[in-house]
Amino acid sequence: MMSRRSLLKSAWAYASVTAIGGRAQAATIPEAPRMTSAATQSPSPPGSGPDYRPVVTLNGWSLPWRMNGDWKEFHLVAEPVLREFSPGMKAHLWGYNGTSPGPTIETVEGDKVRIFVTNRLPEHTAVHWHGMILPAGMDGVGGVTQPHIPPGKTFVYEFETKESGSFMYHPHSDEMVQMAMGMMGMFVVHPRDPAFMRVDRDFVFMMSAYRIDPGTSLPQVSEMTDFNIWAWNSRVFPGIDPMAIGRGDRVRLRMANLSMTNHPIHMHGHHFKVTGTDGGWIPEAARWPESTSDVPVGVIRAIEFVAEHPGDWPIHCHKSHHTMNAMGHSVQNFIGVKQKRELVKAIGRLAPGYMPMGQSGMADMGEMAMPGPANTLPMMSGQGQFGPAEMGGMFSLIKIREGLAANDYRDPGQYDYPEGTVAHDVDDAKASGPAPERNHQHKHRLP
Ligand SMILES: [Cu+2]
Repeated sequence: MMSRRSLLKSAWAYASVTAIGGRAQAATIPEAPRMTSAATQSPSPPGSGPDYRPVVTLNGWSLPWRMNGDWKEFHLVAEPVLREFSPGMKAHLWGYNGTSPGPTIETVEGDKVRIFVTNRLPEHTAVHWHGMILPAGMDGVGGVTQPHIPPGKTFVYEFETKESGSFMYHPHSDEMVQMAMGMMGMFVVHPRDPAFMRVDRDFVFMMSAYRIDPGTSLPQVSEMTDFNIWAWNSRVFPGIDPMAIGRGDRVRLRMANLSMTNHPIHMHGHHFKVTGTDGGWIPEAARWPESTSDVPVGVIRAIEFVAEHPGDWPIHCHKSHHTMNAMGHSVQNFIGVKQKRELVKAIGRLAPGYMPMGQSGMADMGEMAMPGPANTLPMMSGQGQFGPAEMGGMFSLIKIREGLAANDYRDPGQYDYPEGTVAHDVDDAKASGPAPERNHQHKHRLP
């Protein structure tokens, strides 16, 4: 295991962090670190106070804090951000401290926290601490529990993080617009007893959806159902980093959903148990095994498993339209229909971008690198070691490897399959294995 000191060194080496806020302000308000990279950052171990296992925010980061007496102080800045969903597509979103979603806030059960919120948006905002038990006046509901934070102003929230668990933060001012623009973040409260619910790796991500028409870079904020970007931490496959895990590690994934529909998240290769929600930890006797956990809207599901089986295992939303990018909803089903090449070309001249589904399905599209409109992504892409992955949207890989160092979260590369363990063509010269035995004793007779 890596020492706390070496963890400290790596975690604070934010390559692209810059500070905002003048020097005069710094005495009273902590600096607001800013991130512009969409790469998964090393976990931030506690520099002082009680020990905990920091979380890893998929394609994101955790917000540094400072101690002021016995208060833990954070500074969030609500502002417009430029976010790359995957190489080839960027969008103008709203977020916090340079990213959408905003940085993960990590505290410890019993911590007194003071969170400064500066509004650099063109309209007012407020921050609601979703799932947190706190005084009513700190609940962050603009107009109801506090005045909205006007543009240019800084408000402060003070409360005790009483219970450990998985929470979120998001605006409660012009909520529909601000969340559709990408404003949200995770809030993790670690147990005071580091042995309680201890895991070796703890990943967090938030699910959001956007309607960004091909060739444009702003979400349609009034959209309610017809989204075309299904994102984890405002990234889509193949832009979502894989999760590197050592064999034998106990792993937790905290999955939050602030999109407009539910996401049944399915993981290959292992069974897991739901151990927590945004309402707290689930008693052990009440947990049951799953291979898919539905994450409803406005909810967090924390799942846990022991990584026993090495391999590259997919984890994805099981709504197959959600593992697609910039999906064209008007794609016609041409399975079994012979299409004349000349006709397709002719329609293409009249309607640029016209691409009918193939007569045997849509798999062709994973391979075709058709020049499309600017700033959009192919519906399905990503390359595996055996061919195109034909995926997009809410899809990633759990990469379980033997002997991975405790704090190593780098992509370990492609899985090296042991000889003879890959499904193969029966005519392949390398085909081997015993011939299937025929069972003559239990022949079923038709009545
Ligand atoms: Cu989904």
